[in-house]
Amino acid sequence: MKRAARERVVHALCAIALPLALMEPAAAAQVSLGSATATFCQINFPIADALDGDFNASTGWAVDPQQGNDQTAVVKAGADIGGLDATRLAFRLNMSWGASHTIGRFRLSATTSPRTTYGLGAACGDATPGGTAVWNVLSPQQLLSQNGQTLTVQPDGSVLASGGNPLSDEVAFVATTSLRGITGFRLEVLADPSFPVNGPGRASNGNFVLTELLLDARTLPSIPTLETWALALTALMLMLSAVGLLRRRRG
Ligand SMILES: [Ca+2]
Repeated sequence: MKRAARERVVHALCAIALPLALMEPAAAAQVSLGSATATFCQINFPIADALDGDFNASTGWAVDPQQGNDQTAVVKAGADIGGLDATRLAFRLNMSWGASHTIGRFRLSATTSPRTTYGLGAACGDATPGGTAVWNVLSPQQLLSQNGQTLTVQPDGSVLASGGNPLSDEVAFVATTSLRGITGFRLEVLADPSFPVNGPGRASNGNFVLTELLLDARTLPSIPTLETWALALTALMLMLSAVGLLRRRRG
């Protein structure tokens, strides 16, 4: 290959590589989930126990004797989440109590509203945990039941469990969002006629125990925009012009 042709190839590769080099690398981090409030907590099963990092089956959130009703919990993130084009949110709902105390139907949402707009009531008796915050229902790209439940997304964005009814389970819920500056999350557990006593749990008494709620957030690489490509090509053309000028001066 002649020198001029080789230079053209190198320049073309540079034009491709530069925008790629500007892409942000992916990074993953366990999200610190802080203070939480819920509409109701069973005695000795407060919402805080689902966020204490303890997987002991007796440390979780449950709702007996309020089965048959929807319940809501909100939890604030320790730091804002989401600053690039997209963020991958990977939730784990660990339910280790046994006797099929798993959540039968739930919906997850996120908010970018200030922390002062929600979760302002009693930890276990907050009538309106969602407050005045704007909540965005998260749509899962991945849903996985560790112990074989069938998980189906409903028209309202909730996830309905059916089929096999294991004694315990851990459900993975993965969503990608473009929200920036997420301050907190809302977990709704919803009654459904397909469960004993209408749920929202799948135990024989309609109860559940959420042993732990965990979240991992990963920033996704932003795809170079047309503006980025244009900027890169402009920089390359300026560089080539400068090189050509130097050569002409030497010649
Ligand atoms: Ca726990």
